[in-house]
Amino acid sequence: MEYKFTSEVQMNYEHSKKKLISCISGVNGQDGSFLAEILLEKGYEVHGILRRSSVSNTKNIDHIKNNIYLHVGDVNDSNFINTILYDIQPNEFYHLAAQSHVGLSFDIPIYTAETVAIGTLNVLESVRKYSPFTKIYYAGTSELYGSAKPPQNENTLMHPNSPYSISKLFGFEMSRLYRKSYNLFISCGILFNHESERRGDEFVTQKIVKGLINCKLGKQKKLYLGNLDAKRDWGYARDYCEAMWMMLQHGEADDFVIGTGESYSIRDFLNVTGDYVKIDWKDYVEIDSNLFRPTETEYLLAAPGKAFSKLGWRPKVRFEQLVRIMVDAQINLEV
Ligand code: NAP
Ligand code: G4F
Repeated sequence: MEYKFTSEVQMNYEHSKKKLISCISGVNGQDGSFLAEILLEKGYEVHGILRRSSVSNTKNIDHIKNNIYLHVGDVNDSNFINTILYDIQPNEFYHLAAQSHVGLSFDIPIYTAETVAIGTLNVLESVRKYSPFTKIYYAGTSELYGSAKPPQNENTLMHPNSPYSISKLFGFEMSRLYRKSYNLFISCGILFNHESERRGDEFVTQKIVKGLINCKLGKQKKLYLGNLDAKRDWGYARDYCEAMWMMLQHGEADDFVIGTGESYSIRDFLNVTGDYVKIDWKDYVEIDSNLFRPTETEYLLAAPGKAFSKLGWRPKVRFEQLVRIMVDAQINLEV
């Protein structure tokens, strides 16, 4: 794989000054890859921050790799982030990079906090010092609500209950502070769970989709899961990345809840996936107590009215269609 390194980028982007310039941290993640596609379609020059890996980690962006500028580095390296902001001076910076697994954050809380909380502060500081006209999108999360009673909107009191969500709360409050104190354009999305064919294997939806298909094909005997009673408001990732862009086009920086307004349990997800795959999941699923979290976010349900009225955003894909998209994509890979 070939990267275009910073010096090369410096030369190339001088030629395309007429385009709006965007930069995405976490470009090879689920959301980063959809967002890069969306921004390319809209005519942006797209820069992406990618961590160096000894094994290629660009599966989600291989199809657009030649159309974007990739910068190898880490959001925890403040010198690197300073250089990126100073060199590129993007019109829009989408800060998506994070250790994004809630369960894992209980095992690696310090690393999670460094990446999620301090990584965000690095971005805010770099923008403040080197590129203050850059608009920032901060990837907030419904996990911030934790044990707060549903439905949750922008005014709901947050009760985060994992190292991940408490680190995200730090980033959220810092983003709001920098908006207020330094008059920076920083919008925070409070995104409820969103999934897709590009979802990481260790998240419950993809684990269920791949697991049940493998069981059906005889490649896997059992699917081990934790809490089946938690409820989530699940949408389709590409729809949510459209919302990120819309937030930065809005007249003023603000916070927006993004979700569908419908909530389903893990058991519901198993039922719908099982029906579509034509397999009785109860014959294969076993509960593993190790997969329960020390504290659980039981019930998330978005009240996205503000995004509907102020941004004109709507989710296009609903629960059952989401399951079909994920299953169909996996089956296409199998054949
Ligand atoms: P994801 O697939 O896990 O992607 C996260 C990306 O961040 C990966 O590309 C990862 O790179 C990169 N990354 C992690 N640590 C980094 C570091 N220190 N420096 C540079 N890059 C780093 O997550 P996602 O689902 O796309 O979510 C995007 C953002 O939205 C995350 O901040 C997540 O917490 C937040 N969020 C997600 C949801 C959801 O339901 N998906 C909901 C609300 C908020 P590697 O590939 O090298 O690990
Ligand atoms: O798929 P999950 O790991 O997603 P979770 O914890 O809701 O977090 C995701 O959404 C957040 C937005 O609310 C993002 F901020 C975050 O970055 C991430 O994208 O787990 C969903 C539910 C949990 O209640 C979990 O306990 O599924 C339950 N679950 C049951 N068995 C399992 C499993 N989760 C995982 N990952 N693996 C299991 O085997």
